[in-house]
Amino acid sequence: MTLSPSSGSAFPKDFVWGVATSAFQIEGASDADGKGPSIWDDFCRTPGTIADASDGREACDHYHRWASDLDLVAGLGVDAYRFSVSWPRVQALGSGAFNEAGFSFYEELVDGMLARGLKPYLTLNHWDLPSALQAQGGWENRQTVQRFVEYACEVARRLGDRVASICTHNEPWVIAVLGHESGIFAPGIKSRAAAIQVAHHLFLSHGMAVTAMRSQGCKAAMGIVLNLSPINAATESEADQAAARRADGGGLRWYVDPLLKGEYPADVLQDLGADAPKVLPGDMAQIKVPLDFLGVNYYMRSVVSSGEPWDVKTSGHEITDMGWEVYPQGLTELLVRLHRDYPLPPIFITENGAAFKDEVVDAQVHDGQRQRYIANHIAATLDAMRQGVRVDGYFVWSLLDNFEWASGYAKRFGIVRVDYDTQQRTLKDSALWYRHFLQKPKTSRHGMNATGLEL
Ligand code: GCO
Repeated sequence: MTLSPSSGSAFPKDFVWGVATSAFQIEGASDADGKGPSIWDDFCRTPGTIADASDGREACDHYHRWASDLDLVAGLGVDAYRFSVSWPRVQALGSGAFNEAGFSFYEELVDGMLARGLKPYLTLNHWDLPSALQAQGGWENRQTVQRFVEYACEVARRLGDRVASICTHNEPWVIAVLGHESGIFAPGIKSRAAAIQVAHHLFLSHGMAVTAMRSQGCKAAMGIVLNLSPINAATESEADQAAARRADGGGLRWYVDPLLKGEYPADVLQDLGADAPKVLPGDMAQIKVPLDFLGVNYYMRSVVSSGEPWDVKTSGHEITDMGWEVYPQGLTELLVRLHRDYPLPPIFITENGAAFKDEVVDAQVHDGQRQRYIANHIAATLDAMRQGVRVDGYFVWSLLDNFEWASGYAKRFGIVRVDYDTQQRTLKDSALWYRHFLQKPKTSRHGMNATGLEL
């Protein structure tokens, strides 16, 4: 099957192909070698929070298996590996002493990537805030901003000369809204005002950390990763259009505007009323630090209705094991819209992938749905590039099946299957496809044509 309408186009020569993971979801070893607890360790201990009552104590045991896991990454033929540093592993309390054993782990990991010809793409905050900081209010407390800047500077001092890229935060929307408004993610707080203040502190700490890391001479490319969806109104009705405007304001513009324009959207501020964030003079200028890249995580579009929630089953499209609609053209729409509305730095698709049920049969995993999902979203990326959007890289989420937050281990996003009893890894068909796709001889890979996107 040729994935038109993108066929015939080419990815730029230095386009970065990768796979992504995050610390809490794969490392395990949650109290090894001086690591302190994180809010996710605590959240997992709270009954009723995780679907299968699991936790991150062992996960994929990547802390002990990192070398063979990096061999797997290198074997795929990708250029880059996106990973995150666990803050409480390198600074148990989130302030004060740094943990040498924790830093040794990440130094070996990064050196291991370089030895295998992989570019390290480092994320500083993929949600596992040290518990000791949560005890002081966590991201609601403005002092956490300063703690994050100190942590970021120490990571940059130790690893900044060896990593290609540093992302400050992964998905501020998730931390703010799922962590502090709906409370279905750690730290499990339920207050809209808290969520809004948390988002502001995340933006501020992002801007201040980038400035501080650069001023100490760190040359790594710096940016932030947002989870974004195009918002469609369920119908043409005025009520649905208004609901879509609000959803777009709260879910997309609230996150992109401060970072790229240095201001909050006026309509959302008005909607928020008394829940608007406390912003001190100078904050917005610090937030709008020039970015080397913007990371976009894309999984699905959002369809908004003013009445009953839109039922994904009415779309007629395939639905993933998370209940998410498969809608690759939404990625094209999103990228083209961002390009139209904002002064964009280069974009990286820092996460894209899907959970589908799969099983090992005769040492093989036939995950055709995941394979098609990835191929079709790569094609959708290329489509946006043909319409003028600069995209510099694409990372599959995820290398491994892993701890899918409140869903536990039941939802599998990996292109590599993990048997949690034996920790055995099995390349799924999607991984074999990705490897094949990337193994095109350099010249045709870099001048990719229709065949490059054939299944
Ligand atoms: C995300 C997360 C991942 C999730 C993935 C699937 O950034 O949302 O980085 O941790 O596992 O998105 O839900």
